[in-house]
This record gives sequence, C-alpha cells and structure tokens, in this order.
Amino acid sequence: MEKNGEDYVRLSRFISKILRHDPDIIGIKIERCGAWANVDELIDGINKTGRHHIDRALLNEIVAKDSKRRYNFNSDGTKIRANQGHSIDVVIEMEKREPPEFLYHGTSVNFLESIRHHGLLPRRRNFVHLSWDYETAVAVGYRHSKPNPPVVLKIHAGRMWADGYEFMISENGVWQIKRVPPQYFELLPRSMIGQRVTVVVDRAMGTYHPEHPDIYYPINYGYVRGFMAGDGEEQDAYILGIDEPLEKFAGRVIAIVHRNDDVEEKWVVAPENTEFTADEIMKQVHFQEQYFNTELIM
Ligand code: HQG
Repeated sequence: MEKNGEDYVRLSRFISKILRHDPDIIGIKIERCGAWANVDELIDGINKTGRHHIDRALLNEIVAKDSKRRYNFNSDGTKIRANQGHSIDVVIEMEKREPPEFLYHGTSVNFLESIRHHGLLPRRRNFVHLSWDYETAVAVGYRHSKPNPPVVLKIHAGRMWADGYEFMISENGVWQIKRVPPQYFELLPRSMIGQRVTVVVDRAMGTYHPEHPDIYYPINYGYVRGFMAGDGEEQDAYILGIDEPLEKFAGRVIAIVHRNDDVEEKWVVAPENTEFTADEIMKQVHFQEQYFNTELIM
C-alpha cells in the first residue's frame, strides 16, 4: 500500500469510523467502559472486509503519526481506542480542567440560527468539541462549511466555569463539554467575511431617513435577516457596488466596520467577485460613519 497516499488516509478514516461510531461494520465489540477495542480483532475485522489490508506495523504507524493523536493503545498494547469524538455509548475517563477565559468553535453559517436558538449541542457525538484557538476552530468548521469559510463562535468558557459548567479535556487535547447555552457565546464578526448573506433594504439609495430628513442615503442600507448585532437588533449592512435603489440584495460580506465607541458593528456587503479597497469602502460609508470612531476589518 502507498503509505502516505489516499489509501492511507482512507484506512485511517475507516479506523476512526469503527472506533468512534460503528464497530458493527466489521463485527467487533467496543468496551463501554474505556471505549477499548481488541487490537487483533480490529486488524482481522478490517482485513476481512477485503477493502483494506493492515498489519500491526501499519496500525502502529497510523496511531503514532496521526496528526491529531486520535488513537491510543492501552499499556500492554493489546487494546486500542479513539481518544474522543464518539457517538456510540462509551465512557472515557477524562481530565476535568479549568478552561482558559475563551475557547472557540467553528461551524457552518447554515447552522447558526439553530445554534443561537438551542445553544451548541453534541448532535450525534457524546460531547461538543471546543478548540483552543481561532485557527483550529476554522479548520474544524471548514469540514461543515466548505466551500464557504466557516463562522467562528467565541465561547466565554471562563464565565461558564464560574457558573459551574464542567469542562473536560481529552487525551489528545480537545476540550469537551455537554452543551453551551446561547448566552455563553458570540459570533466573531471577522469570521463573517466571505459569507453569503441576504440584506433587506430599509433605507434605499437616494432616500432620506423617515424621521431625520437631514440624513441622506447615498448607498443602499438595511439589515441581515437572522443575525443579531451588539445592540440586540438585527445586524445592519451597507451595500456597495450597486447603483440603483434596492429592496433586497444577496451578496458577500467583504468587510466589517468596527466602531470603537459603539456596541454595534456594521457589515459591508457587495456582489460576488467585486473588490473594494479599504479607502473606497470608508469613503462610501463616510456619510454615517463620520460620527463614530471606526476601523475597517477586512
Ligand atoms: C453543529 C474533528 C445546529 C456544530 C474535529 C457542528 C473536531 C449544531 C456540527 C471533531 C447545533 C456537529 C468534532 C445546533 C452544534 N444546531 N447545529 N443546536 N449545535 N451544531 O463533526 O465540532 O478529525 O460532530 O457546530 O477536529 O464539527 O474527526 O462536530 O458543526 O474535534 O478527529 O453540529 O471532529 O475531529 O459536527 O467536530 P461534528 P465538530 P476528527
């Protein structure tokens, strides 16, 4: 077998599927307590499928080289388990540990509405997995969001801990928790850049503010349905790259206008495949942002 090729990856994924989700697929049993499988049974079972060939040396190599240290042998090497990520009913002793102030979770923008409503739930796994840093959360979330970028939630882990929530860390360093209720996370605005959204325009280009006739809208301006801003209202967005009044617009978030002196941020949305420099964006949103101390996140 080409050890670093596609077969190798497929074999590793197959082992993960067996040990975490579906031992029945090769007719083996996993101990509920500890999540251990017998190594000889695993090897035999995999070989009997006829789809892969594996021996002890190759299994050792997969375990040793796994980029996320997904698997472990027991002390005498007769048993193997996945360190975390199970959907089958198993109990693994994990270290309970005080988390850092913030942890991160990457996911698809399509799940956001449900997550906001129900909180983060383990879904088919036994625990919700949280990442140490933003970059790892992006890599995890990308599995569900591709080809679009994932959105990243910042979890107020320190606050949860203070409120009595139990955090555990798996042997391979992944934070695990039963659930994260909605009041403990926030969407990180910079992860919205590149996302496709629909803006409902309530201030069309060329109109005046209904109550403040001195405010004129040189571009379309509205709100993104389903996204809440820091002020508890729906998220506002400027639309660039369109020079006629609109009622509704679907495009991509290209920048975030961050206000240093306000709780709110504004998103900048533009048609697919259009580009603006920071200067161009700032000029177009100046009519309103001139009253704030703003900086652009791109
Ligand atoms: C989402 C990989 C709707 C959640 C990674 C996630 C990780 C909700 C998906 C490990 C929801 C579950 C786990 C709600 C959560 N409504 N969607 N209320 N609550 N979700 O794959 O964290 O390579 O089970 O955001 O590195 O993505 O396999 O979890 O998008 O550590 O070793 O439901 O998998 O490790 O997806 O990834 P997953 P995950 P391995």
